[in-house]
Amino acid sequence: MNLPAHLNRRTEDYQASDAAHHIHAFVDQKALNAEGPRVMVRGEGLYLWDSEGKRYLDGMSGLWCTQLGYGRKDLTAAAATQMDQLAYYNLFFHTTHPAVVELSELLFSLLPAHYSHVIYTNSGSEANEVLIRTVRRYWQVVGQPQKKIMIGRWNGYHGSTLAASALGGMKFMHEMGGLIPDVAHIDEPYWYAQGGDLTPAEFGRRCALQLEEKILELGAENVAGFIAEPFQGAGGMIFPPESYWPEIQRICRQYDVLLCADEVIGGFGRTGEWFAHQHFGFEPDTLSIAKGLTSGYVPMGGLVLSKRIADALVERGGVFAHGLTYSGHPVAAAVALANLKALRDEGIVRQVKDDTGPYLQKILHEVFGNHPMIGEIQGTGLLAALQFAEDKSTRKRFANENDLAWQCRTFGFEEGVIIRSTLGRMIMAPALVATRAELDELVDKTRIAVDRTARIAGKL
Ligand code: PXG
Repeated sequence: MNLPAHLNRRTEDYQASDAAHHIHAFVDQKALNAEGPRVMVRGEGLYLWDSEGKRYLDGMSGLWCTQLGYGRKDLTAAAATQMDQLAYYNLFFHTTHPAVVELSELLFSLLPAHYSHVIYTNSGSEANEVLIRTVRRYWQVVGQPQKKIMIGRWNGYHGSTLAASALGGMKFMHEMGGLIPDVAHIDEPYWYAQGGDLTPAEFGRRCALQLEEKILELGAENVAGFIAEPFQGAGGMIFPPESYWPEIQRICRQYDVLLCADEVIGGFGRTGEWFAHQHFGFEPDTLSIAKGLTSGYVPMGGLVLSKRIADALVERGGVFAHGLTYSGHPVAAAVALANLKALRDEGIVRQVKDDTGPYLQKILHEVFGNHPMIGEIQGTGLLAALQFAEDKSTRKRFANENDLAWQCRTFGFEEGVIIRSTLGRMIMAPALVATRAELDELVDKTRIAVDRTARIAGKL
């Protein structure tokens, strides 16, 4: 492969330097150093190449973010042009700039009409940090400063910074570095694992009613907002039962608790709608966005606010004591603008909704509907999870489901496909530009990985 000289070192060289300098995400560093990380050197469309020249079909859009796939020249051109024109300026000092203004015009043309304002960040974690302060500020401004508590969900994921991980419900993250005050959690709506004898509809309602109970326990006058992913991403690509979101929305409205949707994974076409809350049919007050906003080409996130919140902050709020050096960064904004234009003008989101999304769901059901290893297939658009089950009739999960899923993911890498494992679920979320042929390849290779896993589990 023809690579620039600085990418032409031996794999072992990169691994040795990597081991010397990096603390990687969510991994035992010592074990990783012994194994040596894979070195990715190139991407084009849905494909990645490692330093050994092996090609992978990326079934995870990087980390759920490369909506347009790799190697888009319009995005690189947008970045280069903007760097030449105005590489950096900011939204401090009573200043704005064209790239960020144009991005926001386009963003709000894609959003439902009741959203009006955005605070840009560099990441999803930051968006959720900003969320806490903004929501609390909103309640101060409207004369209810005691409304401070945020309610999240166990096994939710909202980022890795201190407050974002506190909003999330990953206990092992809370144990590393602590929680913050005024955050509470309710259970996740994971029917397959936790639904017992209840129907999905009953279970969905029961999970939603936990929010009401928690609000009453804490006092509605103290609760600022409820944050949740429309579907859980990092927690296992878990869809709530259909009864869940309408009930959550009713409760939030009844007790005047802001409904905060974390759209970091669900946003920008993943479900076939522009935003996942539209797929699930509810109306949040805030949206946390990142990832697909720029197709991951440069870091950018944001917190989108409804008119109700923005009007209060603008008309009655006075000084908003918050600002990030890179908020609305011109290069990120230019890339995001080019990215959103492509998603809209090339009909990519529509194609996910009308063609490739239904196609992926159809072939998954054809291939895995009767598979001895798979108890449930969840998904919509270009998003799916396969639930491993030891006994499909009773929804009994494997005691070692985590190991099996990890094994399946490793088989996937061997077969040249990247899928993600979480406990007993295999997840896929390919780039939104995936063709039917690429989806066929994704499912074929996943089938091989699942079959190999099923043999280990004694199911084939
Ligand atoms: N909210 C949600 C819903 C996310 O999925 C974040 C916030 C944080 O975004 P940043 O940009 O700060 O990472 C995320 C991130 C996984 C995985 O393995 C998921 C994420 C990140 C890394 C891995 O599923 N989501």
